Amino acid sequence: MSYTIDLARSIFPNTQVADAVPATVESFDQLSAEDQLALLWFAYTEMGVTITPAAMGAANMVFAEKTLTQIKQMPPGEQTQVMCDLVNHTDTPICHTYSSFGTNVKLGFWYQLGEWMKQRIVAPIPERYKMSAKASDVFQAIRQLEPGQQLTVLQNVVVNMGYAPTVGTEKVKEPVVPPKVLPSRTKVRIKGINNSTVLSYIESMNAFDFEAAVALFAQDGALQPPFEKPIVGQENILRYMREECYGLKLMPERGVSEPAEGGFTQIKVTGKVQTPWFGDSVGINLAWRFLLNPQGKIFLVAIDLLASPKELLNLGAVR
Ligand code: 45D
Repeated sequence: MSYTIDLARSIFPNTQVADAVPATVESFDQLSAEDQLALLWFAYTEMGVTITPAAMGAANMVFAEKTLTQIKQMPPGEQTQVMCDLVNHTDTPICHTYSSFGTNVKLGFWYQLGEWMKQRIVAPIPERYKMSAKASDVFQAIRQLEPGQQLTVLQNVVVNMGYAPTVGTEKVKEPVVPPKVLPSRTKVRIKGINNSTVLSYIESMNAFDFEAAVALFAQDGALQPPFEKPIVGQENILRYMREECYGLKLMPERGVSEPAEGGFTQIKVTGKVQTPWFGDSVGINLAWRFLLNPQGKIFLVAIDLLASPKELLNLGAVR
């Protein structure tokens, strides 16, 4: 038997992923633009997690500066209209520009608007804005999520805004400039795992050495981000990593390795990841499910957002 990517996606099938995240994003999308903006504002301010300004450095904000300046110079009514347009996917020049931003530029764009809203430079959400009952329900649902899941909801919502939700590997139309200071390579330890491919993967990602990380994949290997389809092929994976992975800190804790069919090896690792946006104030509970081919190359690594912290201990493979 030979693996296909599709088959590989179902290794370790008893992994419980945070399905509440896509469900919440979907119910959020049903709300009116005004409700969405207000809810985001209340959720963001209530969460009280502070964004590390240093993250803005990794986000290449130059790509958004022109648009941000343009919005800053508008009268308040127009500023509110731009924000509603972004939520409504309206066909406007700003919505098109926004769609061409990568994830981090989109997040940085809203971070900047949020700062300006606090300072009343950009039209704020009216303090006495009353959300609809439906919006209050969604807010309640968000409150119930663990912090890493809340951040993922926010991230997903922001990524989907603009003219066309940018999907797959066609995200950034601007070149990505690596950060000036690269972390040095440090050895990682994972309880139960001594596989050199997996260890090198984590070490390379943490050193932002994406060329080295991608070299660990099979030619036709794939990487599957949480709630997304697999990104197939070394070139596509490299582009994705350069867009999405600067500043990430992977903190694997434990794992299990077992033989799979046809000389393949399946390895599940659980642990946390920190985003540059929030540094060590939020850890996102994750699993990496690796399927290595007989040559020890990564045929697939699927990254899952875990349903709960107790999933960190779930390493059993039910077959
Ligand atoms: O609309 O091994 C206002 C991969 C109100 C790669 C606002 C990975 C109005 C391989 C408040 C102004 C990447 C898959 C908005 C690993 C309004 C690999 C602003 C996984 C929008 C491990 C809102 C990595 C703002 C993972 C400013 C899972 C919101 C990384 C800001 C996860 C939200 C990273 C931010 C996450 C959210 C980052 C900054 C979930 C950041 C989330």
